[in-house]
Amino acid sequence: MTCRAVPSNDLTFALPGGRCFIYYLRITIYNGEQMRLRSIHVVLGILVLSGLGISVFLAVRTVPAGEESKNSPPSAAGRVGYAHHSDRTGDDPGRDQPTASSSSRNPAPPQSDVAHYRYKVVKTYPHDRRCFTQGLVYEDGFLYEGTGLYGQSALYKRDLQTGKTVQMLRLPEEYFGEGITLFGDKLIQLTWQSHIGFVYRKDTFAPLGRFKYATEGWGLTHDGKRLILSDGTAILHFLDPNTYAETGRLQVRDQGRPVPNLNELEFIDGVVYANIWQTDRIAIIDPKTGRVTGWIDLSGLYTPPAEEEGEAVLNGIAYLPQTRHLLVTGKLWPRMYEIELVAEQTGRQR
Ligand SMILES: [Ca+2]
Repeated sequence: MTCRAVPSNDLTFALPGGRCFIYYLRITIYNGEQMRLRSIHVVLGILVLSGLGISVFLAVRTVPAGEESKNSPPSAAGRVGYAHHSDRTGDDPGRDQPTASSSSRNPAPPQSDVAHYRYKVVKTYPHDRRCFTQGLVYEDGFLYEGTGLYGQSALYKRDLQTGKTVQMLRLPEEYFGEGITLFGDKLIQLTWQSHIGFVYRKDTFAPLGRFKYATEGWGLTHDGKRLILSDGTAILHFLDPNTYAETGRLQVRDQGRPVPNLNELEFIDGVVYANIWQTDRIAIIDPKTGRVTGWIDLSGLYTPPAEEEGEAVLNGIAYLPQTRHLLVTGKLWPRMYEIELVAEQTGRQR
């Protein structure tokens, strides 16, 4: 048996967009004689499907290419663009910067607000290069220095301008002297691994007593209310200046990372300056949070002879309030340097 479809124009439908002639299909089946297709359902099915196809075609044509309907779901690109715009505009036009665009796709590290400084040498002073400097403090024209090494540790008081020694005290040879600070009429000196601090009269170096602490002793300073002690780790310890009991401690961090090897200290204008052992760098630390707010790069200030490399390192920070300059030196250095801090372009002026 064979089949063939014969079109006719018996039926006419008016559809949106114009008139459309639908041919009535008359299907004849030849099996010896012609007959009309009995099943009208086949014809209606074809008509319904054709009508749907035309409706979809017309609906699509009402939306210009490349433009989305307000009611249609946004494309992926549209969603990123909209959220991105919404995120960075708000009421702050200053945030509408190209960097914000890249940050949404490739998050950049947070902008650092850590200041960076170099230095300008204002003046140099002689320094006894036999001194293994572990503590340095200036007050009223005099420089106080504590030195280390077993059998060589001592305390000195010198006139800064003339370099003349006006007071000196040797430690018993079993003690390795470390950081010093002045608190009122007292001079306080740490020892490295003996867990003993010594207290003297500032003017005569007459012994006033001693105290114990649990950690190693490295650097020492104070904020007017508390002694601040470093122990070679990233921890600063706060001690009561009368009882010497520890009242608190703080981990020093630079952009979230601990900063170990904190050594000689100086408290200036609310922040702690700390030499980092065996580097040419001084960290500026917020003593409330432990956060490093600045770095001073003193590389090039002094280059020790090869045989002293690793020993003759930067270690000594004092503050000269008249000029607001730092006075820095190192272990076995032949000079002290009065320096002015110079902010690098990426840092803040101080
Ligand atoms: Ca100091």
